[in-house]
Amino acid sequence: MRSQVAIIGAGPAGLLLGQLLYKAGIDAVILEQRTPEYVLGRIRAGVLEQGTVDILDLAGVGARLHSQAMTHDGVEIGASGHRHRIAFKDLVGKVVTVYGQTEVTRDLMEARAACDAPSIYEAESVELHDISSARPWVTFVHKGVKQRLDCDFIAGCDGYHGVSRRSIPAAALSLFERIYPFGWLGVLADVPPAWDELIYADSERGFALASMRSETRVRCYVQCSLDDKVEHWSDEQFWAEFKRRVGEDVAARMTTGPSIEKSIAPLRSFVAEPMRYGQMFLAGDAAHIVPPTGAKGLNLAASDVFYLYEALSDYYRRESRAALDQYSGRALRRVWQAVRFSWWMTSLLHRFPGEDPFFGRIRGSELDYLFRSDAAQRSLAENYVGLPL
Ligand code: RFL
Ligand code: PHB
Repeated sequence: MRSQVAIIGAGPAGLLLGQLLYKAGIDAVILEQRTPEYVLGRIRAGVLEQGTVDILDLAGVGARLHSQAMTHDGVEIGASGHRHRIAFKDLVGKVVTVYGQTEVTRDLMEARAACDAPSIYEAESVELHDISSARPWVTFVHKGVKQRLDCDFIAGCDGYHGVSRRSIPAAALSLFERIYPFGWLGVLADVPPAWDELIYADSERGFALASMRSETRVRCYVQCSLDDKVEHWSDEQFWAEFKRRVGEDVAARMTTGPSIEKSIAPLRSFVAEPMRYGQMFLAGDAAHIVPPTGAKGLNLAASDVFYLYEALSDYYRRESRAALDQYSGRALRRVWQAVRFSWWMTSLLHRFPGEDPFFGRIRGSELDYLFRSDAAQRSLAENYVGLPL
């Protein structure tokens, strides 16, 4: 088998790159280790920056999003029993789109199936070979048969646990990591949201986030300890804890219902530099992880993919390697902005176990400043809606 580009991973990064390359007439094979159903079953991101929506439009997959997604002009930040609105539209003239990652993935999968471009699901034992040479190749096992895919370039879009980043010699990578001493327990439920915009709530019992997927479906999170287990939380316990944290007025008017998904995610910040080794380019969670507090992970995956698509298009159209050579630097600049913002939002809104009193006062003072200062609110808004591509 041969293709110009081998894409490892059919998450949002791999599928979006596949679609953009297809539109540019560049052929790519996508190799995914799981089934399509498994990929669609992962409940993750919910907030898209305008830049991400523009890239989805460029890939030709924006139709359902435009008819079904909600746009939000702001978010609410709760602290010390009060809530303050950060009015994105008034502050920076932009909005965000609330549309689940599952839906983005579904739209991308359908578009790929419609154009008959090859995706191989349940590709096991994917291995990358000669990635620093001009002729890299990939092997994998599909339905018990070992296969070989020759290509010009490899796009490592296989997430944090994937094989792509691990195929780079350790000496060629610099890794930066921060592990936070808590996780998020998330619940998806078919009840109408009792909030118009997302609520990020700091409380004495820890952080809570009230989000949504539609007019009839909510996504809610509470900060939990790292050794917590989903089985330890009945739906009733989850809702009781969520209500204690989100604010009395919201708790009083909200409806709860059985969870249709419940999971715990650890929080980490992680960056691998550079995002390229020879003919292999990393994009999305394969290269970096941000804690979900800033809603940046999926948006960063989209911007990486956009830069890589531009670079590959330049190479095939004009035989220019300049954009490929600039890819890692260009992507990392945006990545670090989001890493900083997500770290800041996480530090601002979570109670750290054993938090020292000095840090507690600094955090309180930072929240106070945010609520009083237009400049501080504008800074949050500018980062949340997304810095320019
Ligand atoms: P993914 O989605 O992990 O997809 C990688 C794919 O690669 C496959 N794979 C392999 N395939 C072949 N061979 C191998 N050896 C392979 N190893 C792995 C995997 O099966 C998978 O299908 O990475 P990608 O495409 O880079 O996308 C990244 C996003 O999924 C991620 O950044 C976001 O979900 C993060 N995130 C959020 N991002 C936002 O922009 N806004 C949000 O509101 C937001 N909320 C969240 C989030 C992530 C969360 N969790 C659970 C980590 C909320 C949560 C709770
Ligand atoms: C979500 O809806 O899942 C969501 C929204 C905002 C975040 C994280 C997750 O910051």
